[in-house]
Amino acid sequence: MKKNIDVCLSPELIGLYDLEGKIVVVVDILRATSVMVTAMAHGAKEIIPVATLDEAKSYLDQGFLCAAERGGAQVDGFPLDNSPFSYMNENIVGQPIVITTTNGTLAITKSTKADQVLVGAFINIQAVADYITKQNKDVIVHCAGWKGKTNMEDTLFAGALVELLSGTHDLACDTAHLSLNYYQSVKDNLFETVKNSAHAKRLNKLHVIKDIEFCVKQSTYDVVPILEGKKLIVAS
Ligand code: 3SL
Repeated sequence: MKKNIDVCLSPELIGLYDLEGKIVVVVDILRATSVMVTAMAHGAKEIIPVATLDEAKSYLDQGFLCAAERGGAQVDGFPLDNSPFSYMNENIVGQPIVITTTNGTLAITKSTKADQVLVGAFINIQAVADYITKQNKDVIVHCAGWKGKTNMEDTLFAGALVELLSGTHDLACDTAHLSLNYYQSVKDNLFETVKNSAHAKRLNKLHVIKDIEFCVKQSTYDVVPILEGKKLIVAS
């Protein structure tokens, strides 16, 4: 029998969803979950996502490698920013990394009632779909959005995942239909579409167009980060 897939378009709405027994896929295409996937693909030992700067600061004081972003920019005093290209080097190999971001890490910490919490991005979308297919569970895609509002890029990822899982998962509600329809209407032009998103415009001021191009490419990596306790590790 087919399982269900549903889409939650904002962390503000996640309380309306019953997460128990389900797989939640958290997505923040620009850029938190794209960064996490990149870091794990490039050898980070684990990622500890934290919602607040205070929590991140306490890890920093204990000597952890820490990344902190607010409003798109790196927070003063933290060694790592929120660009995937900062995680493609030797200093992260074998390291635990603590990350706090405006929306992505908050969405992860709000998903912990689920049976499994996965981190999804376009850059690992096929691996996420393959992993889910083996689990035989209902799925909720939890879009991180921007400060409680829905965004274009996370909704597009949700639609792409709904499409990939359509053989095994029925569409549970209207948000699954609308994200699928939206994705299918622009999927041949993903970069041009996402370039016009509100967050891409915010990020343009930070000159990170190459980050956007990287984050909309599909299935660059085959790692699936999964939450185990408070840490993300690579799912086996
Ligand atoms: O909101 C977030 O969690 C971040 O990914 C935002 S940014 O891409 O670093 O601007």
